[in-house]
Amino acid sequence: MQKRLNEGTIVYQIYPRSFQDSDGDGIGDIRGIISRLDYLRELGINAIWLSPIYKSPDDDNGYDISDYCAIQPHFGTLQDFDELVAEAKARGIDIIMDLVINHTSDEHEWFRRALAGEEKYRDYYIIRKGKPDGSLPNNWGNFFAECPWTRLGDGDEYYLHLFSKKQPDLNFKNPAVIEEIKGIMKFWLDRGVAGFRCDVINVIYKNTLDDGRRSFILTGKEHYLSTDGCHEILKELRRECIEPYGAWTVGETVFVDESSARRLTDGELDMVFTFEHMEVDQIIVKWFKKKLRPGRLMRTLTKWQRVLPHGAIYFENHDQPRFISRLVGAAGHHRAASKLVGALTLTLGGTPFIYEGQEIGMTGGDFKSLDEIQDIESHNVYALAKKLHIPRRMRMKMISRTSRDNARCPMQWTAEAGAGFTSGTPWLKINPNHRHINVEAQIEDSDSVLSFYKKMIELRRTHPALCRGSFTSLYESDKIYAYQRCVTSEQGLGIHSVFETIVVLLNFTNKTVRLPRALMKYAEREPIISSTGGKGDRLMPFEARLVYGDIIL
Ligand SMILES: [Ca+2]
Repeated sequence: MQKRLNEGTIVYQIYPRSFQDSDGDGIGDIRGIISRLDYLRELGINAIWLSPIYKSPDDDNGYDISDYCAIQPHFGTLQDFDELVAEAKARGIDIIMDLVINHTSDEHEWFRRALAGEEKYRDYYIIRKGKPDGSLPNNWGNFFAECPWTRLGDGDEYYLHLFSKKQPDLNFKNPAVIEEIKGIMKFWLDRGVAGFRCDVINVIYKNTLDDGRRSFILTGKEHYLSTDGCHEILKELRRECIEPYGAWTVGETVFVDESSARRLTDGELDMVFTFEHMEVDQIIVKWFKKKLRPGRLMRTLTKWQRVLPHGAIYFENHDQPRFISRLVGAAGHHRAASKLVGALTLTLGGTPFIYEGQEIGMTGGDFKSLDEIQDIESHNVYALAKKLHIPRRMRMKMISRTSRDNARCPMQWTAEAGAGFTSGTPWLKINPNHRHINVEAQIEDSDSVLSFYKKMIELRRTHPALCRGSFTSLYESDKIYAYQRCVTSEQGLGIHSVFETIVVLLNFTNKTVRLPRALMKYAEREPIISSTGGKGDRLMPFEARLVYGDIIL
């Protein structure tokens, strides 16, 4: 079957709660997404990754699933979903589902039956007695800064949860669990979805439950990160579920290093999301941030371009604070810096992922107090920081800067109250800057961030060097990043060989900078595009410019 992932694929991630509300309850929904498909077609993307829309008690906004084959009622119905797939297909857009299988919700029928003592379902989860001295089964850590073991009912047993206590981990040593997952994948593939984004997929298989090496971050992770068992399961799912449908997968792979990333994309997943470039401004953990040093970002990007030339390219998602806010903070140059993020996303090698609102330069949230934040992880970390006697102002600064809610604020469609997102009360505070950062204000403006994204997507689509060329870094400093994408005869497809080289010049500062000597030859060349209208030997603040490079035969 023909593969539905190709070099022209550009993915747009939708966080359904925050994209478009159609019925005024303040929560985005499937009918809202359907009403915006024309907008997405105009933007030029051809695949949508939907964050979870399954039935869920919403303890972790849908990443805690209580029924994998039903739609969360506030998002709509299966009928709405089928219509979304069909309407998207009619516009040349595929739908990718979020596959969250490390854990279920504690309200999933399997877990209820495990709790009721049914042996079959007890073996779907990881249930252990405490140690003889009365302590927990092991010393592991937890991704949400909770204790990873919670007592099962009133007995002396505990169940493992690497995330919230309402997200019990499944037991992937049980073949029956793997069969259930295959059934779920086929259920959605049969409805026409083109693939899956696989949530924390490299932690699903726990080798042992032994105590872990004491570590500041996630004690015990050596027992479950990218284990052999995980690799085997991914191969099996690919062979039996993904390949027969021509579908594709992208894995969210935590703490992934170069060798495990290579292995995870060798006959297992089509690509993985790596994290290192998202961590260049953090001090040990994401809650402590320092100034983003562009040079460090560039070195990291260049390294991963070499390791995974066909990886997943992203700078924003539903878990990360908006990249524009990390790059320039509250300082000006919003338009130019937002375009720079767009140029990076759409000129590196791999499959680009654009997160909703990135295409208009949406910024982080405007949170004044903890009450305005919904995210479970933020509340847990705030409580932990309080316990550690971190002062209140600093706690709030940590949270407001790094909370996942920064990326989850409702999409800013218009300047009106409700931002065109809802006619009711939004589930999460809308950033007041929607009055000037919104789709309506940008859609007719040929110099807007949105128009730049459209042009860049079109360029990527029409230039083989951008969609499949090799990557070579030409220059890296804290000010300028320059690289070339190049297609040579060997890479040309079909009878007519293609030769093309495109050089990307990016100014990461808020000042005009002169091209260094190594790049001076490109000063003379007419820009294919410049985000600021610049040309010649100086790059304007945050300018992104593309010129033709020398053809390599
Ligand atoms: Ca709604």
